Amino acid sequence: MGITRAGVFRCRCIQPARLFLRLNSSVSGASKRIKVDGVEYNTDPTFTNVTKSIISHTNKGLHLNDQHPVGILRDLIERKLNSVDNVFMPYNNFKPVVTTWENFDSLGFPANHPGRSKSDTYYINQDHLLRTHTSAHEVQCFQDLQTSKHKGFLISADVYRRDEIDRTHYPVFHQMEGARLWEHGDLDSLKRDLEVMEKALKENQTHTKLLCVSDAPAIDPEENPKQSYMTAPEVELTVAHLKRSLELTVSEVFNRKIESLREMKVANVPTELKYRWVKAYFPWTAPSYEIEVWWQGEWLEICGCGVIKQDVLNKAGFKLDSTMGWAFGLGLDRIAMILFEIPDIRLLWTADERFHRQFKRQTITAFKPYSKHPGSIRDVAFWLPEGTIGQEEEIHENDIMEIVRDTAGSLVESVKLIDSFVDPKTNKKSLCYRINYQSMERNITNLEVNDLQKEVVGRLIDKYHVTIR
Ligand code: FA5
Ligand code: MG
Repeated sequence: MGITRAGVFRCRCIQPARLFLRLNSSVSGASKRIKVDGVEYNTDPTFTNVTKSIISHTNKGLHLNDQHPVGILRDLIERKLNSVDNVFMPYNNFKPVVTTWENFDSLGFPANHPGRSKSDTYYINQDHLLRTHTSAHEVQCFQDLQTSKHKGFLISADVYRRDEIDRTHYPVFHQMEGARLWEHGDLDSLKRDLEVMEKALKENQTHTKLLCVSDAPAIDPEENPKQSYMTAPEVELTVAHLKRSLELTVSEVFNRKIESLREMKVANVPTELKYRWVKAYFPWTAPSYEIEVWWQGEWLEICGCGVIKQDVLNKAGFKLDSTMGWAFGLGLDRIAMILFEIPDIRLLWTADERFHRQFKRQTITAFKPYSKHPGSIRDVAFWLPEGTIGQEEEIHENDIMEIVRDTAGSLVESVKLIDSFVDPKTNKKSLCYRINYQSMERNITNLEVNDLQKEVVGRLIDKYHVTIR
């Protein structure tokens, strides 16, 4: 949740928050209260946009299952990071409903930040939402650290974002948040801890050598400035410790993968792993960075991170200028898909035993597809209601995704905009979406797909008053 969000329509990220004045019938039309994880919440006609299908994901706890790819990966990283000097308190049971204060205000998100918009975030009501990142729990965990023997924490949890639909995007994914603190000015401890971390990193490069192809300087006064309360050496050492900690994480994860490829006697197993540091922006860290790893011909964004802003530490009760440290937020699902060779993100959510019996605690194995059922494509082309182009009421792409997802659930493989134009004579806008219906578990019949498509079309007409072409 920086200036842009990974994979989420980067080009339209800076649009102002829109009013989402329509009620989602599946949740709040019939009842005015929603129950999530046993707690009831009031709904609110101007804010509620969470759907039943999304709520059904809130108690799955995939990251807690140490025989599930996401849980195996979580366990692997937790163990590695705590093997160095055992300072991290793990938190793995935070519930997904948080307040807007926790998710945004506590971290200094400005009022008009795109992450707050109802087209990107699932709101329960005006004050509650499904967390969009694990950073929502930072202030609470920093508060705990004041009275704890731990010097840091690792939070893993499911996070929720309204998003497009394809093989690598799902509205629910998992993040691990990490943070580590030092007394402000305690350079001796920082140096000592850095040496320990550097040694651990060196010793860990057993199967793969890490190769940094470009680094981001710790401080860039113009574009990635330090906070004034910290000296340059303090920032440089803190950032070095942060970078080495994340490099250790990358090294561990890919070591395991390469080890497993070798055991499977796969040809041309890489011996080097390229990665790069890029400067980034997050409202609650300065300076900030992202780490990307080169894997099978693509840069994969693994994580956002930075030096925690003093303001967040003060909100958690630390005395002004007393403390310094770093924080990171790592995406687990995409890494799990690479490690376990999982071709479609929906598989992570399947209940099919043929999937689950393939995975064992602390073991990385390649997923063997049990069968691929054919997809069935349907297009829907429609005119938007007159006078809505560029207005608040114009349908957002995520609104269409939500209708398809809420109707077809895990039977939808992808939704793509394949045509869009404005008729110059009438100034009316036409959109055409292609929906691929496909199940990971069984063949779906044409009849079934026709029914789903009919319902999608009906809901588009009812809710957004489109005219089918
Ligand atoms: C964040 O969510 C920040 N909270 C990270 C952070 C924490 C920064 C602490 C500073 C300090 P971002 O939106 O970039 O940042 O997401 C972090 C990671 O989550 C990404 O690098 C990526 O690995 C993963 N991620 C983001 N969006 C998705 C998605 N739609 N699907 C799967 N993984 C995703
Ligand atoms: Mg990012």
